[in-house]
Amino acid sequence: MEKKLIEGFEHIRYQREQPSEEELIQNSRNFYQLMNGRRTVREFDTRPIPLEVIENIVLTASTAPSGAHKQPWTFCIVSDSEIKRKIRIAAEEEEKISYSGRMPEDWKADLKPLGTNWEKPFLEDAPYLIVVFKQSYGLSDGEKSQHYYVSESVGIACGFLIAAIHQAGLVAVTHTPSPMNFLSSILERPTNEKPFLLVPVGYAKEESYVPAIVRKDLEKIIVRF
Ligand code: IYR
Repeated sequence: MEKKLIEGFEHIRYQREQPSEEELIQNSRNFYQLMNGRRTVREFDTRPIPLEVIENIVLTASTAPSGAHKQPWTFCIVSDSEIKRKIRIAAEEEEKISYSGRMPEDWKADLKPLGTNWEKPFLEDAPYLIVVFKQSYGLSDGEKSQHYYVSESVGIACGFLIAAIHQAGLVAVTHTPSPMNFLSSILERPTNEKPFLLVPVGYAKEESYVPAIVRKDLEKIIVRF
């Protein structure tokens, strides 16, 4: 392996085969088509999934870039039905308050086409809940250390996570009960970690439905200079 010292730190040569223009077009088109088939699904089959699948998905998420390579994330994998039940009860308690008043009317109107409500059976039906925590700062043996661009880094990792779930053939819903501090106490997380996203993962229920909504087309989202 070719190595080089830069300001005293070891660097290794970046080596990757360079695709031709035709291959670039094919690769980018194929990946777009794969990802364009992703849908948020809220109805899960209870069928179990090998833990290794979830571990590979988390490993993929952990390949995300992060501020100063601090990797400021923790992924809690919940398959224990007692813990899932506790999470469902606490989440639904918050959601009930949100839907019956905490959310302004225009917000609730925006959610109507998605068919969501305070009930979250997916928190028990999905064989796994991946609970993503962001580490606001590092904490090792009581020693604090600085983390950078934490929300950006963890947000990117969650994007990778969601892509990996879809690529494996499974479905997910990005659930953000608000407030979600209850996740810290149920999962007994240390003080430097804050809940970021709750992602139930599993097979879609045999007959499941998703809202008939469409994505913005390219001309609506791109500005060429
Ligand atoms: N957290 C609530 C409400 C909700 C909010 C948004 I913004 C969504 O895109 C979907 C739902 C819930 O999970 O139902």
